[in-house]
Amino acid sequence: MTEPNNQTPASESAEPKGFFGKLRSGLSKTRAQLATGLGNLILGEKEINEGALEDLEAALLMTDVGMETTQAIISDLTARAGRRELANMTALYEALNELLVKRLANVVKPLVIEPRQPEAMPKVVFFVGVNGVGKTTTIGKLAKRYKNKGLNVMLAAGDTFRAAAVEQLQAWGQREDVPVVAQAQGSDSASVAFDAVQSAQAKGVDVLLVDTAGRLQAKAQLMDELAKIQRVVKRLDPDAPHEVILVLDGGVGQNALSQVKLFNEAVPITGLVVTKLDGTAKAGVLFALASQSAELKDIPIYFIGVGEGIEDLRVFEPEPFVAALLQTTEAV
Ligand SMILES: Nc1nc2c(ncn2[C@@H]2O[C@H](COP(=O)(O)OP(=O)(O)O)[C@@H](O)[C@H]2O)c(=O)[nH]1
Ligand SMILES: [Mg+2]
Repeated sequence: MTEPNNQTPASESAEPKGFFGKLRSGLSKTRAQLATGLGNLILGEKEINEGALEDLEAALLMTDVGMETTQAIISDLTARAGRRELANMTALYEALNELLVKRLANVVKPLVIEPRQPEAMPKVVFFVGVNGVGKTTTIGKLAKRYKNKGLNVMLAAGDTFRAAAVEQLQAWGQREDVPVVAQAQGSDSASVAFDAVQSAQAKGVDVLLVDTAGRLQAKAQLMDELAKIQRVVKRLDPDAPHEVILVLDGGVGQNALSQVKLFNEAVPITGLVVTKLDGTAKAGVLFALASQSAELKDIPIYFIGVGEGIEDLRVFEPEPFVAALLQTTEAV
């Protein structure tokens, strides 16, 4: 008799499961936080008790889901439970899952980067955000992603403030065999961006990823600098930048909202990347980002970062994200 094989199944279905498993483990801190409120919910056939909804409310707030979303969800669940539409804890859990996914619908939009049409200009993508949030590593990971798709990628080292920043981007460029336009430390970042766009146009590049500085201590200066980079690039292509992506460190929780507001005043933000969700119990901030003030709440979340590896930068999809937050057991 052979032993049952508990190891990695050889079938193709093993891959998506592993992919989800890594997402789930990346989000384990937030899931653990939520589980303190969900503990009662996983008891299946048990009837819904009042305490469960209160625990859930507290847990949602603890993970930085935000007041508005939390109250909307709790009042919806309370009303349904009151109408006896939710037979038991399992039904409540399913309703919660559905409500959470729905709350994220407005921030789902893929970042479309395609081969350039003949006569078209390269797509210019700015990455902005506070120091240390993950701009440069996000650019490196995306350079690999798009290169692997067969696109002609170029990088611009627009964070000229720190020498290490230029070297860090150049290292990514070398590793992925992608050209990097750079100047010496301390040079004008608008001039780097201008050179890079010119070079990208001359070389028929599909996509140019532009790194920028993030010294928030010199706030006014930083905002002026970003506005200037944008102005200068428009001289070469009035439609550029085609995307301005704000990178946020998920660990700052609700603070991310004020960063969106601030940066959006300097350059209109077209999309978000939320990194470091693996290091925090505040991954609920995605819900807060999806329900902030009218002009900001529909800014798409293009990618989330759930670890340092290249595969840990993921296209944001609400269903697996919510499933990974709620599933307290391994089963998919
Ligand atoms: N754990 C974790 N670390 C990340 C993630 N994204 C970026 N980092 C790390 O954050 C640090 C700062 O990143 P960097 O790209 O230099 O930030 P920048 O100053 O905005 O360019 C690096 O050590 C990255 O490896 C993530 O999703 N999870
Ligand atoms: Mg950097």
